[in-house]
Amino acid sequence: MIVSNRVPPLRATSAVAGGLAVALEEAVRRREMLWFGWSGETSASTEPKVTSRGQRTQAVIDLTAQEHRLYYGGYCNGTLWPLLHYRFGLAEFRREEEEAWRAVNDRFAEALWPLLREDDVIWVHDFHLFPLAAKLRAMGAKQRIGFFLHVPFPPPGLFAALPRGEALLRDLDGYDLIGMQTPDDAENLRDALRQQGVNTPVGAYPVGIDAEAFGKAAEKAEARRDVQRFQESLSGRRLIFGVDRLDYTKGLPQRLEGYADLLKRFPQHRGKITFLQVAPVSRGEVKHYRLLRRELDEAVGRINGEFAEVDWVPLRWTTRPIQRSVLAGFLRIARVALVTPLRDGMNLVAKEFVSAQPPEDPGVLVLSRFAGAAREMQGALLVNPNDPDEIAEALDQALSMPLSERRQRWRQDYDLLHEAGSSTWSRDFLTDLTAARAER
Ligand code: ADQ
Repeated sequence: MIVSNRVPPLRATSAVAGGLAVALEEAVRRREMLWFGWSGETSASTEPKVTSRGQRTQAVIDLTAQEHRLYYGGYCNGTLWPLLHYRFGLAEFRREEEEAWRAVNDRFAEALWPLLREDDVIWVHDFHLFPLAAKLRAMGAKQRIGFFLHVPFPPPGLFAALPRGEALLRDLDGYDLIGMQTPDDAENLRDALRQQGVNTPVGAYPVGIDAEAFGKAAEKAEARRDVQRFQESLSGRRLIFGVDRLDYTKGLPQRLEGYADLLKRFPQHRGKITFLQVAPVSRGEVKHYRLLRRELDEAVGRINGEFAEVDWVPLRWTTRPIQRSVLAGFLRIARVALVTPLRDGMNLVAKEFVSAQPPEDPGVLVLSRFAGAAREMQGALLVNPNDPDEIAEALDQALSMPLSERRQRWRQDYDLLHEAGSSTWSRDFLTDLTAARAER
């Protein structure tokens, strides 16, 4: 049984813009399972809606508008998300929101309870649901329950800023195993748990992707009419590509500034490149996200105003979501991918870019050293995403890199991705969850 805040639709996964759904969708294919979570709707109804297709059943509940506002917009996205991404200054703390978060977790547990079978293995996902196992244990659940955190976990000194953070950590005792994206995240959580006397095992299980399948999809996508039309619109200019949810963790203002610095400091590239940044609006109900969008709209205007020629627009910008298959095509024709989050649990776009590239003439990945993916993607040009100058220098290096070096860097990353894959992630975690079972 999978439990996560949102449950992707049973059909058509083509337009999802979110790493959790993408990672799990690939990992759970061909397993018999029930996926439980929030329906995405708000209403006063408390009954779970259950639907099935093939081996997959999904059960979802609605939240009330108030629960949604306090739990999701409030505590999850306004408190935990910034704090876990080391952005203490953006986090807001309201007792009422924390209580709503706990109440929603209780509601999840109560709705789940009648659906549970004795031999189920329960895999809970992400920070929205930290306290779920503790509640299920209090109700008497004896099943194996594992937890995976898709985002980073900060050092205990920073986490300590969270009011009643100790209670959150103690609740993690309800899990038999906790998976994190990187060894550093695992170490941070272990330290914090140790201080609370909690002994739940914590391990690193980096999320992977099915590199071969994504590569094939990208190759096929290159032939799509819309992808070809896009390529023609580049008029032979090399494509620099970025795609992220519009989120302040993704380092978008610094990235745009880095591109502007490239045009300023390395004018030989002017007129020969186009940077397309796709950033579908997410969490528009949260203030910092609205402010960020305005800041970015302005930056795009400013940069194009400063550098455009009558027949060349250096920066193309869209906040609309694009289909995953089109995205795969763009990732294939891109010559440079700019993936510069200030912090990121993993970052699947980095892995998708490497998988999508043509082996005979691969492009270059410019990657933040603060993305979980940086540990694995050692062939990338690693940058400090806070420094636009460093981004500009890496872009220049990427655009000037000889074919032999591009091939060698790409090969190193591709082989690693190919070995790991998405099914390894879930298989390793579930194998260890079975073995890690605590006596209850
Ligand atoms: P996200 O923060 O959503 O995920 P990421 O890992 O980059 O970040 O995954 C985004 C996914 O959505 C990718 O598969 C990407 O291709 C897709 N996507 C992005 N923009 C899109 C668009 N405009 N249209 C369609 N698809 C789009 C969270 C964590 C990450 C972690 C993942 C998985 O924040 O750190 O890697 O979960 O664990």
